[in-house]
Amino acid sequence: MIAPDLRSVGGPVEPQGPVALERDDEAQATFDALIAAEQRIEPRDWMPDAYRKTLIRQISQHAHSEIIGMQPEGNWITRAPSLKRKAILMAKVQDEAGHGLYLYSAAQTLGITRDEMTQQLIDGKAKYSSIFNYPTPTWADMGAIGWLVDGAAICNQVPLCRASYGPYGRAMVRVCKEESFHQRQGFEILLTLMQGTPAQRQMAQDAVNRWYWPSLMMFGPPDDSSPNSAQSMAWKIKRFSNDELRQRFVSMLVPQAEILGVTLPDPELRWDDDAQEWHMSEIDWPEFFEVLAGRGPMNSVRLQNRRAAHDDGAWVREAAAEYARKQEERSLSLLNGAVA
Ligand code: BYC
Repeated sequence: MIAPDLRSVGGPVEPQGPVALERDDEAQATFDALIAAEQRIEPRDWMPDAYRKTLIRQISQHAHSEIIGMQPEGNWITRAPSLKRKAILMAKVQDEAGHGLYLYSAAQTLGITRDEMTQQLIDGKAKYSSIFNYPTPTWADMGAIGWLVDGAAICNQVPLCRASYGPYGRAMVRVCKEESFHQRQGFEILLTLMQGTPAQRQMAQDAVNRWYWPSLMMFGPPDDSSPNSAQSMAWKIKRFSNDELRQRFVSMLVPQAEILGVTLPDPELRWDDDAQEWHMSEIDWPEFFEVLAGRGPMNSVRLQNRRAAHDDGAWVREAAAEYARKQEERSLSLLNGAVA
C-alpha cells in the first residue's frame, strides 16, 4: 500500500521558481510510485500532461467508437427476423449507447467537455474504431459482429479493466460484462444460421469472411509501427501489445469456429509450435490506413448520420438546459427565502 500522504503534494497552491520545480519533481515521483505499485491514478491526483492527453485520446476515441458502433447494427433493428431477435438487438444497441456515456464521463474527469469531444467527432477530426466503417448487408452480419467484433472488444477491453486511470478501469468492468452477453448473442445467431438451410449457412460464412480481417485490424497496427504502445504500456494503461492481443483473439476464435462449423478465411492460419504463436497471412495494412484516413466503405455515411442525429437532437439539449436553469433558479429562490 502507498501511504496516503504520498498524494499530498498535489495541492491547489501554485509556488513559483525553484520551489515549483521541486514540487513538480515530487509530484512526478508520487505518480511514478503509484503506477509502480499498481495503484490507481484518480482525477484529483497530479499526473503528467502527456498521460492526461493520452487518456483523453484513447478514452474519447473509445467513446466515439461505441456511439458510431450503434449504426451498423441499428441498420437491422427494423428488419430483425423475429420479435425476440428485434428485442435482443435493440437491447444490445442501447448497451453501446450506455458504454459511450460511461466513457465520455470518464474522459470528462480529465478536463475535456462532452461538447468538445462531440464537436471533434462531428467535425471529422476524431478517430473512432476502423471496424465501424464496413457495411452490414445481411442479417448474418449481426451474428458476425457479435461474435467477432464484440469478441475482439472483450480481448482488448478485459485488460483495460486494470488500466491505471481509475475512472477508465472502472467503466471497463461494466462494459466487459455487457460485451460478453453481446458476443454470445452473435455466436448464437451464427449457430442458428449454421444449423439452417445451405443458403443460411452460406450467408453466415459470407458474413464471417467479411468481418474476420477487419476484426483483426481492431487491435491496431503491428507492434513495430504502433507509436503509442510503449508509453501506454509503461503507464499501465495498456497491459498487452496490439500483436499480443491479436494472438489471444485468434486463440479464442479457432475452437469456436470449429463448433460453429465456419471456416476462418485465412488459408495460412496454423499454430506454429516453434514460435508458440499463430502463423497468419499478412493483414491488409494499406486497407486499414485508408479506413483510418476516412476513405473506408462507410466512413462518410457514418459521419453524415452522426451529424444528422446531433442536429435532430438540438431541441432535446435546449429543453434539458432550460429545465436545469429553471431548477437552479427555483433552488436559489428557495435558499434566499430560507435566509430571509
Ligand atoms: N481504428 O499507436 P497505436 C467496440 C490508431 S468499441 C481506428 O497502436 P494505441 C464496440 C490509434 O488511435 C471498439 N484507429 O495506438 C462498440 C493511433 O492514432 P492517434 C473500440 C486506430 O492507442 C460497439 C494510431 O492508430 N475500442 O468494441 O496505443 C459495438 C496508432 O495506433 C485503430 C477501443 O477504443 C483502429 N482499429 O492503440 C460493438 C479500445 N487502431 O490517436 C463493439 C480502447 C489504432 O495516435 N483503445 N488506431 O492519432 C485501445 O485499446 C487502443 O487505443 C487501440 C490502439 C488498441 C485501439
